[in-house]
Amino acid sequence: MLFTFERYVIRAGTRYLRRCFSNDVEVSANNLQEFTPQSNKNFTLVRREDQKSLKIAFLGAPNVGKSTIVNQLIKRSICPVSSKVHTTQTKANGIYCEANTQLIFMDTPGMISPTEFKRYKLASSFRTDPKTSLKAADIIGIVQDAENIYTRHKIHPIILELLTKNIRNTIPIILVINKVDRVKKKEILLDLVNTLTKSKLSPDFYDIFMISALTGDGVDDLRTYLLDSAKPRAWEYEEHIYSDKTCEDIIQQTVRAKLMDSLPNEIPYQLQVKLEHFDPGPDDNIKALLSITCPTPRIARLLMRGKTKTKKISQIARMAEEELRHAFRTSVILRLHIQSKT
Ligand SMILES: Nc1nc2c(ncn2[C@@H]2O[C@H](COP(=O)(O)OP(=O)(O)OP(=O)(O)O)[C@@H](O)[C@H]2O)c(=O)[nH]1
Ligand SMILES: [Mg+2]
Repeated sequence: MLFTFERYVIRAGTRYLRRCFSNDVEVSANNLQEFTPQSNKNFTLVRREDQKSLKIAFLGAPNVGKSTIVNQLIKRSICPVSSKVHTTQTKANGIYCEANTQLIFMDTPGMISPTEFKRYKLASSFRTDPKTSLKAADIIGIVQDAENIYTRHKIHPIILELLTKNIRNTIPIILVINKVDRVKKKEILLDLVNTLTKSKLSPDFYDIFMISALTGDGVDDLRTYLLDSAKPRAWEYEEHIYSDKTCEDIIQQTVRAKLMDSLPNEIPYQLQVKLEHFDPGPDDNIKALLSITCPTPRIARLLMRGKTKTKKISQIARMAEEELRHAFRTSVILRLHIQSKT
């Protein structure tokens, strides 16, 4: 069923304003989940015939918050997040199970034009993965950054091209307006919804959500909506699985994201991060050694600057450990070894 513009503006607006004035404490992205080692968790067995599932692909321009949204929805930080563009390089599934329903969230690299693809020499996954995810999805979430005054009023042309070529209105599309915490005047958001939904270029949106993936505002509403939209179907993943990536890959990508957050300009894009050793340990604690190869000794020195505990690289390791604790819900100890190519 399609909602008319007025109906979903009212729905999205009321939902959002209700939250603005409620005193409910929202789950913060920075709050650590309870320490629950995976192996100790008891799972209830859901009969195959009672199972429901839904696959959701999130598409959007670089840096709009797609990965932060997936992490909040599954309540684990498995997708790399940073303040720089092109943090996500390949698609990743985040899996969330509640009662008899399994939600599979597909995080994708940010949309790029063919010119950007060539100019920044990006991996082919930047072009192929959004398309693959879109084709596998039951529902598509187009993510817009409410803070970005240059891009917020129109859907990225490459997304529109992908949708026209690949799905032709056969898959429901929802609009997710993210970073609403960065917009002080709430009327701006309603104007934004108006513009996006009335534009002839925009697809027909089934529903609209205004959220802040950073503070968690609106995320529960979105998750509940998706749980309610699930189809009777056998689960794709076993209940204890929450990512299609390996632990090693999650560790490597998280360290890379922290380097991106901590180093200026283009520097982090020139570093090579490699997992050298991974030890899950007998008590479920994770220990890992990673090497970071810098293109020049000057960049290696930049990372080593400071005294033992205040060294940039030590701070990066601590930040990555905290994020990974939230991903694996167990203690993680990282050692980062810096080396220079020349
Ligand atoms: N203020 C605010 N910042 C947010 C919100 N959601 C994400 N961010 C920040 O936006 C930046 C980009 O977030 P990501 O989740 O990495 O964005 P992305 O769309 O996955 O980016 P790419 O993978 O590079 O395409 C990070 O610094 C996040 O902390 C939000 O709701 N509010
Ligand atoms: Mg991302």
